[in-house]
Amino acid sequence: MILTTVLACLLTLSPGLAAPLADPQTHDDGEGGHPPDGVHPPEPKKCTDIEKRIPWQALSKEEKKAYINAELCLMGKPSQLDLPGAVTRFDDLVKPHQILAATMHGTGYFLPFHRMLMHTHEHLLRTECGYEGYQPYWAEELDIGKIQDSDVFDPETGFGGGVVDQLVCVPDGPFQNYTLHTGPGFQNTEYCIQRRFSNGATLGARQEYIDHCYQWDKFEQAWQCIEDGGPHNGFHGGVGGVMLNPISSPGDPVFYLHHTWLDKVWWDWQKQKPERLSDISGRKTSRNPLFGAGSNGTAPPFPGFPGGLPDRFPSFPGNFSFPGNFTFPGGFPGGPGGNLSGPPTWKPTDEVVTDPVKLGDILTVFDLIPNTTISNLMDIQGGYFCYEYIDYADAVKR
Ligand SMILES: [Cu+2]
Repeated sequence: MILTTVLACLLTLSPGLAAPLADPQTHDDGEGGHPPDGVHPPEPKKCTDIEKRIPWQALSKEEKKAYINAELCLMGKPSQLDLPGAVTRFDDLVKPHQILAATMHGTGYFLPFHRMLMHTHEHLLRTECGYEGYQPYWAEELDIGKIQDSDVFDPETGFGGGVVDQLVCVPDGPFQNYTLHTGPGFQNTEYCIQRRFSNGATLGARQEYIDHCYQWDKFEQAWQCIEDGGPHNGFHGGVGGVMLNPISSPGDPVFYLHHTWLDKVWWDWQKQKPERLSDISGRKTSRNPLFGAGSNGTAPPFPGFPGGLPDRFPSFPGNFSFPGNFTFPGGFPGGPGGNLSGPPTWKPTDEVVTDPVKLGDILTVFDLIPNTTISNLMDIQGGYFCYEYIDYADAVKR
């Protein structure tokens, strides 16, 4: 797998990127340094010491505390990214998602980018806030239709609560007094972490919806079904509030539990066939105005970002500015008050993509960790990553 990953990576590199990738430096998980080119090289490393990603609901009280405390630590540290509106280190994690929203949603980048962002979150917790565990995920199957009762929202051991069908600032728990600075949408304002629980929306996470997406053999279809057909939208709409905002949703810390679960949904599909570990495709810019796609439905609205990803931060923000008055027009389908109680209906389109996303394309989270190629992000046990997902039933037996 490692060999195929490296080969696939080398074969798909564009000529302009060949030099930086020759840098022999390996993945740095401790010192915070990175290759000067900012591009992550292919990984010759073996995956032996495998990290376990455990469902939140199966963590011990102490493990939950350690995670929450590390999150609070990020929220208490100053931003290190010179990006508009970033105040805390936690903001730094919201920023790439906000700025790149139009490129990282509704495109072939969606799943690999969010996999990278989950890893980045875990990396910052561990390297900057002394967290010794790994990124937990939300065993969403336990909370469908009764999200208000979820362990996740426990005010003592979890993320604080919310109210069904009512938009409120988080009423209790560790994040009650946290002020966000990034969002809503592309704006940068000060606001609280809001939620509005919707049980109708949580139904999108049902196994029936996941199985519906698993019937497709190609990434192109499976990804779009996962993103648009229920699993992704389900708990975005189920939590509501900040989580319902497609641009600035990482402002609610439960975002990282939800998207790590979604990463597992992708992985469970990927591991069914070896060829899926290199199957990537899809549009490069979103057609969905929810994510800031332009009025013609094909291009992001902001300048400096017309043709895909910047090769290298920090040259990127130089010609970049947020449209000050931009507000996102709605939210994820399915919430608030949305209802996904019917059978899954997502169907593939016959869209022909002329310049699809490729393994050699580079993704960035603005130097929170080094830029890297998609090929590195495909296999969670390929060397660049080395983790596995433990199902809830097995995790509670620990
Ligand atoms: Cu997202």
